[in-house]
Amino acid sequence: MSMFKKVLIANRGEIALRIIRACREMGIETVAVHSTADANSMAVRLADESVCIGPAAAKDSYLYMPAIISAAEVTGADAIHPGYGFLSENSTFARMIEEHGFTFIGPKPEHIDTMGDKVMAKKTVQELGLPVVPGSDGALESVEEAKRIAAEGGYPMLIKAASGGGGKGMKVVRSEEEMEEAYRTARSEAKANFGDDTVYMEKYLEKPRHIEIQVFGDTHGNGIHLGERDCSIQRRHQKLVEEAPSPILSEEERDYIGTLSADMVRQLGYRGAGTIEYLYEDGNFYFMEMNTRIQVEHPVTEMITDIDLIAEQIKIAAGLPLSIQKDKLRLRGHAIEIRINAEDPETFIPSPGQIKQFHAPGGLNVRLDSAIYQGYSIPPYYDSMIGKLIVKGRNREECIARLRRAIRETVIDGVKTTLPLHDWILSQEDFISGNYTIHWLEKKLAEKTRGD
Ligand code: MV4
Repeated sequence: MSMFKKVLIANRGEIALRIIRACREMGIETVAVHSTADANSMAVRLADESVCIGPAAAKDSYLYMPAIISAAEVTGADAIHPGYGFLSENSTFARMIEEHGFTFIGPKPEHIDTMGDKVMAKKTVQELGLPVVPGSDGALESVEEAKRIAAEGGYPMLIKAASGGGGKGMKVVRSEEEMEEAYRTARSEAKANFGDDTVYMEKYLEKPRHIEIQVFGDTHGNGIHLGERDCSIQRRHQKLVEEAPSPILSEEERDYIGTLSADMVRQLGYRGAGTIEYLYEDGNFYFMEMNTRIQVEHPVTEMITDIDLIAEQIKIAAGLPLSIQKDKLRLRGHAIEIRINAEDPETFIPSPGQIKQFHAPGGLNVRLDSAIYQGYSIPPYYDSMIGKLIVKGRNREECIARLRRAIRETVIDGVKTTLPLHDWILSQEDFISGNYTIHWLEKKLAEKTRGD
């Protein structure tokens, strides 16, 4: 196996730039594909070549597989990197790429399928030794079955869609009286949202944290973990702040869940980058789902490991062994990422438009991953995330101070951004003490709006 000569990037925005940067450092040529709305993008400017693949609507461009495959054909690319979102966890796309003789920079299609089906994912990882939330053994067959399991395990319970993820189609059930209605609504919402009415049930954890483990597997039988990220600061299933390491895990807990995760990856024969998401409550971890892609928040792991995760993905796809040795791996310092969205910081209403003034923050261990520039117009068709500010300190306290300093020197004029909200979050006592759950931000925002 030899390294790719040319990689096509089937994505846009900051992640397209992030992939171009890794390729350039590895001596790999790049092809940017773009919609008509992104003709003036930084990715198009920085890539060696670019191909317009369709109109603004994502379904006709970034999600339109034939156009992307054609772009790879006409440019003579060897491999395709899907980034995150869009087609990154689409096994049909991964298979199509391989059938056309290109390499998909990502996991085996069958592993995308396994993890995409939440019932199958839970069963698979449980058999491979990961801790799971007690509940139904696979799919629920009837409301009677749901009541029987809940009577045994105790309320509250949570009904989830097998094809779901990201929180859609979940129903909390607090008593037997609520079960009938919750079960029916969950099924019909699952059918409407995902075309599959399969649901399963778990004990509902009331105050967990979201802790995820970064893993990698290669084609030589290696499987490793790069520690955890704490992503509990979220609103409506959108992460706002992520940090590594988690402020609340002990060395022993990190070793325990990291080792279990890496063992699972090895046993599965998993290839590429992956993230195993857990809920953490009262000292226990519970598997939630596995994401078979590179994640938005991967930079916090890069900052404390000094490893280029995109470069590792590319090497693995080219058939090379992981260049990370477990015994040499050290987690150093503390990193926090904030997502900068072009949104009103109070209403979260998207704020597309032209960037009139732009100044990037700088200084020691300050990183801004963004594709914006002065004069750039943020199109209204896509996600409102326009950048990520990632900062490292020798410890968490220094990291928070540095991040607040960096936020204050960032200038993005012309559109509203979530930067003021981040400054506020970082000033909160609960954040500074590390005392927060997945519900913390929404609770604080509700208090803020009520004025108490
Ligand atoms: C849970 C849970 C509590 N108990 N499962 C939300 C997204 C989906 N992938 C799983 N989710 C949850 N599963 C049990 N048994 C609470 C959530 C949850 C959540 C999890 C992570 C981050 C934010 C969240 C917000 C609301 C609910």
